[in-house]
Amino acid sequence: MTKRYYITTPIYYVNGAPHIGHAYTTIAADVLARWKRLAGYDVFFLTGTDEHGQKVEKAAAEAGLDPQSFTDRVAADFRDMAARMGASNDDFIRTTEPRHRHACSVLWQRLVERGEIYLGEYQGWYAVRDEAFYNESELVPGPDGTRLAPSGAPVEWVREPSYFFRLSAWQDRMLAFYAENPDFILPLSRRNELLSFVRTGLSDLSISRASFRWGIPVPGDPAHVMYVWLDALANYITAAGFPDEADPRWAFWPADLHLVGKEIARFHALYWPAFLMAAGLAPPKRVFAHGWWTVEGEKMSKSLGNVIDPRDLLARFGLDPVRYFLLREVPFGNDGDFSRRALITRMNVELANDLGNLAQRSLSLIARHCAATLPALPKSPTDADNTLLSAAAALPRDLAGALDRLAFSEALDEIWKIVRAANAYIDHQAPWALRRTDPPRMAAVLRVLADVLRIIATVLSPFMPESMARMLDQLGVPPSARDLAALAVPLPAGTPLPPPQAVFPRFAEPA
Ligand code: ME8
Repeated sequence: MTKRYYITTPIYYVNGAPHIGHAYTTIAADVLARWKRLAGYDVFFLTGTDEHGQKVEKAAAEAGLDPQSFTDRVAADFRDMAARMGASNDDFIRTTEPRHRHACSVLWQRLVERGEIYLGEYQGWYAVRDEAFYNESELVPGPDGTRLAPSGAPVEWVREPSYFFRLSAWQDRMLAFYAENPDFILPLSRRNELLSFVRTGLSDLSISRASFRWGIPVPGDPAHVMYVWLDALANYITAAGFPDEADPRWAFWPADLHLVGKEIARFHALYWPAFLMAAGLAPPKRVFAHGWWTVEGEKMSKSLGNVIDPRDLLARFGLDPVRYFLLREVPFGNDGDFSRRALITRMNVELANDLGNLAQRSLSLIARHCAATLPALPKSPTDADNTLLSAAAALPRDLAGALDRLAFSEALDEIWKIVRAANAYIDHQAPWALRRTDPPRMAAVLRVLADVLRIIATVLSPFMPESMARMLDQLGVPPSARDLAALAVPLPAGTPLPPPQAVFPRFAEPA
């Protein structure tokens, strides 16, 4: 049976340019998508843009453009960001596409047919920046006696006719669902937050707006557009072919993982499964809500002028070091701080020194003293050979465990234990000295190192695809033998190796 894996990022609002926070989620999802492909899964990796609603309409007006031309422009920028971050997404969905309008209309009609929607009037607070409704009790004091959303966003009082989703009727069923699926929303801190929110009682949810036009019209009542979150969440089933259950992509539903930032956990882990179950569809299997990045100790904001365009970082540091840093620096789920100093230190110590030098030393000795071909495996391996080889061989299984928990930094730490063990091995075995005293042993040591490097480069390739592809080229690993299953088959001795080249140069600060 085919093993399938469906993973998504949030679809990003096109009200502003992509920044490092967006790149973060996209890279994390990309690492998992690539890892699952390496493990033999048929993967569907989705990202895209969220283009309707008041916030985007307002941004278009401020840019002096009609919303469609504006969203066309910004969506192209997000697509470009994903490509430049090395994202291997299989689809890029835009909520202004006809396929999505159709899927949303069908979803809406199903909810109507099942008695889950009724017409009423909404009276309450709304934050355009969050595109969210808030209860009086949720507001927090702002400056000068004003009140703000818990996120700090300004709120306005809204009173308009509105369609409602009978969320209140789902409270017990949602609590039962969370009890049956203890890993549905992770990390645990987010689960606890969500459970206490649901236990305090759910009100029906306003799911249409009648005071502006930029959205998907409500079927049968074009005076309303659908609430942007109902529209946005439905992207995950649109891309899987909904409502055409004969579409081959429908086999991917329910999604295995929605990766999101912590501020939108409630939408994904409460509203979304409730909408789906109410429409008679399966809920996603898991939602993981990661933490937030600050920049050099400060919250990213347009007014502080510290919003980082990930593409500027790439130009300066290269793609793979940035991907590595973002997933290594902070345990996934926690908040983190982006600092150039920390990035440069990790580049120079972990990438250039620990891994880059190990590869360079091993490969240049092979190039010089083994006729630039892969030596044979040791005939009688020593304890040191066996210890290192078996520790490296255990990596794929250990990493699978860590990555299933989205413990990216832990996974990288496991890999670096082997990198350090291999450095200790080369120092201790001193193949450069064996060249005179025991050339066959020198060749054996270098072969052990080449095999360990092959494992390291293979399991690191989801994190750093470009540089690990170069390392695998230098190790003589054919492109068809770069997945986890291929690691069981040793490369033939005598495989010719290209001249070694440094994969991770040191980063020198311009004077
Ligand atoms: O919320 N640190 O879109 P959005 C880490 N359209 N991640 C960050 C971040 C930061 N400082 N800033 C943003 C929306 N992100 C909706 C989603 S989904 C059906 C609709 C990432 O453009 C993080 O993944 O505001 C966060 O959840 C997402 O960008 C929010 O992007």
